[in-house]
Amino acid sequence: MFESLKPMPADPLLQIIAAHRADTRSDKIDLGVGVFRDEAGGTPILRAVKAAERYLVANQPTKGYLGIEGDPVFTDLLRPIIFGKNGGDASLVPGIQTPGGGGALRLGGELIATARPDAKLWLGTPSWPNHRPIFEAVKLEVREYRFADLTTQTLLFDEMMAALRQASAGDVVLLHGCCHNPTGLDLNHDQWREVADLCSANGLIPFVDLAYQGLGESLEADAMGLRTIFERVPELLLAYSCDKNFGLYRERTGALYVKASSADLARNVASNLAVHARVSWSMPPDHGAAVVRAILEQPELEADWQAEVAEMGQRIRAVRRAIASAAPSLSAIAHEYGLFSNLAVSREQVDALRTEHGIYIAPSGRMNVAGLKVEDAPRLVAALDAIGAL
Ligand code: PLP
Ligand code: TYF
Repeated sequence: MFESLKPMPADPLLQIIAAHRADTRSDKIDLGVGVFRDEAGGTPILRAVKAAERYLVANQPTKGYLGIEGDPVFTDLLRPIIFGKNGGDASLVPGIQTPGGGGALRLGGELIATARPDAKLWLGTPSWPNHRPIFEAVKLEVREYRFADLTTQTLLFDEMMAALRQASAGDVVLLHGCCHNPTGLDLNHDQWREVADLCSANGLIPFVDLAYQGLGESLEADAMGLRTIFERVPELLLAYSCDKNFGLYRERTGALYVKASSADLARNVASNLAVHARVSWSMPPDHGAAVVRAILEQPELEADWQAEVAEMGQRIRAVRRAIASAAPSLSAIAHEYGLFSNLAVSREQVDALRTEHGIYIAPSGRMNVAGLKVEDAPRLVAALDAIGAL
């Protein structure tokens, strides 16, 4: 039967990991896949995570099955961090633990496709390259609009609003909660409010993807957009990832929250989510969520985690400032948020960066700013100049 299969392309972002690993140059620089690195170039396990793991080794009572919805204590402990104090009432906003933010996006897609198979999914471009295929996999029609101009490093808010005005009631609008992947260009407070008002007036359903809370400005500031829109619309989906802000990447830790307009509808939503999860992964992996729970249940661990998230954000902002001060034409990078910025470079220039300078960025021109050491900013800028990309 497998004769009929066509060879499929590999994930270009994940391919960079292997290509960089195989490179023997000692001064190579990996700005490919989105992981945070410290000034020494490593992705260490957070102090609070290590402490929580020691706590779990000593105290976790069982490895028995959790249940389809995962650990409700985990999803409840995250609520105040995401939605603010007393926000995200569980009786109106059911939450379910998922394998990472990626699992939450897929599960949300399944729910939308079941509830309203003819809903269109509106996606600003460029976006995370997995967004479109995830929603196409659940047979939703994806409508793209231009979100950013890479040559000027600007967000095209008017184009975005003009596109979304074409959406019909019941359509879904995918929004990056903060730290836009791949551009680092985030909506400001007034723009979030305008999008919220449009969604509310025209019956559009926001699907917010919040995968980098805390790595932009702060845990609170990075949730501002979500909270602005959350309080203004009756229905919303939120895909949340703990994989970056807790440094748990491979533990696949995340959650999906869905705001419904009544407790009855919320119960229906929860039971539908459970059915979709059961036929997808049955039950989510435990370890990452158990770590997050152990951190958030112990005030001294939570305080240390918050301090570590703040340190990560500070380092990312320092790298951004270093790039901008080494190259005036890249000054916009200092005003972008999170791990990524997307340079307007050709495939040939990306290849030349790799072969001639040992610097790895995504084929699209996206670079993981958080992979750069502050001291290497001048070298990156010199390499970009040498390939004609400044
Ligand atoms: N959404 C965006 C925008 C991302 O960049 C990522 C990256 O990993 C995810 C979702 C998924 O995160 P996770 O690794 O938790 O699946
Ligand atoms: O965009 C990134 O680099 C991160 C990590 O299939 C990632 O979001 C990349 C590709 C992928 C899953 C996660």
